[in-house]
Amino acid sequence: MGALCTCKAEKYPLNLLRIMPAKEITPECCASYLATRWTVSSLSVSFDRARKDKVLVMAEHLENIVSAAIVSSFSAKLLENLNVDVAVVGAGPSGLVAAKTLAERGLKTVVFERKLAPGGGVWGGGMLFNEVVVQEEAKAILDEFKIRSVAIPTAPGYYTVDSVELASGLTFGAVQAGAKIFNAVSVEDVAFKDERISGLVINWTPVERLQMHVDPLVVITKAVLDGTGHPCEVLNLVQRKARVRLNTPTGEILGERPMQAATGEITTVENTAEYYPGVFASGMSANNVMGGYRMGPIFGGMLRSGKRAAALIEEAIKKL
Ligand code: 48F
Repeated sequence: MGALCTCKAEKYPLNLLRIMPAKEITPECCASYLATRWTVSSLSVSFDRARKDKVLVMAEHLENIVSAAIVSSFSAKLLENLNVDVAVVGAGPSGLVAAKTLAERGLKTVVFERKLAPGGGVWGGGMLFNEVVVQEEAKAILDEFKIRSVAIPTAPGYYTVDSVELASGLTFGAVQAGAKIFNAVSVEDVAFKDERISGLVINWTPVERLQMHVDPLVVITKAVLDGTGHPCEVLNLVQRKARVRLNTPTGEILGERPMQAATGEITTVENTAEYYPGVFASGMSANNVMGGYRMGPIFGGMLRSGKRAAALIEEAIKKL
C-alpha cells in the first residue's frame, strides 16, 4: 500500500505526520503510515469521527498486510531457489566466503543453514572470548568483506578480528552479493542422478530436532559444497546412504586429526576438493574427510578454503 500511495504523507517521516496539515492525510492513502493506534491517537490533526474510524479499521489490517507480504515474498524466494547452480550446506566462514564468491561470478547460489544465525563457529571466538585470529594470507579476504582487523604487535603478519564483526560481515557480504541464505533449514539427505549428486533434501530444523514425521522438499543443484564443519554431514550422507567411494585414499572419510594449528591451517586449504562428482568440501569438513588437523580459533585457512572451493566449483560447472 505504501508503494502505491501518491498522497503527500509518503514524503513525510512518521514523526512529522503530527505537524502535517490535515488535508494532506487521507485514510485511503495513508493507512500504512497511520497504521498503529498509537500513531492515530497521537496525531494532533483532527479527523472527524468517521474518518478516524476508517483509518483505524485499515490499521487493524496491517497485521494481514505484514503476514501476506511475508508469505508471498518467502514463497517467491523459495520457488526461485528450488533449482540452482550451487547449494552450500552450512553458513560457516568457508561456506559464506564461497557463497559470496560464487554469487559474484554469476552463479545462482543458495545456502542452507541449520541454525537460526548464520556464521557457524565464528561467533564464540576462542572459548567465548569473542575475538579470533586471522593471518596475512587471508587479510585480503577480510578487506574484501570490509571486515576490520587489528595487527598483533608481538606477532607480525597476524591480526585479531572481533568475531561478531566477522560472522555478521561474512553473512552480509554473501547476501549482498546475491547468495540466498535459508536459515533454520537442515539438509537431511542427498539426491543422485547418473552417478552424480543432483539435489539436496531439506527440512525445517525444528522438524528435524523434534523428529516430527514430516516429509522434506528437494532442491535441484549442479554442485554441492559441504561446509558443515567438523561433522562433514553431506559427505557422510553420500558415503553412508549412497554407498559410493569418495575421492580419498581409502574411498571413505578418513576422520579429523587433533589440534595442530600451523599444519591445520595449510591442510584446510589443501583438502578443499571435489570428493564425489558434484560434491565439494571446504573448511573443517574438508579436514575431516581427508584426515586433516584442527586448528582452533584461527580463521585464515577457513576463509581461503572458501575461495578455493568457489574456484573449483566454478571450473567444474563450466565443464558440465
Ligand atoms: O563449523 P563451521 O563454522 O564451518 P567451517 O567453515 O568453519 C569451522 C570453524 O568455524 C571452526 C574451526 C576454525 O578453527 O575449526 O569450527 O568449517 O559452520 C558449519 C555450519 O554448518 C551448519 C552448522 O549449523 C554450522 O553453522 N550445518 C551443519 N550441518 C548442517 C548444517 C546440515 N545438515 N544442514 C544445514 N546446516
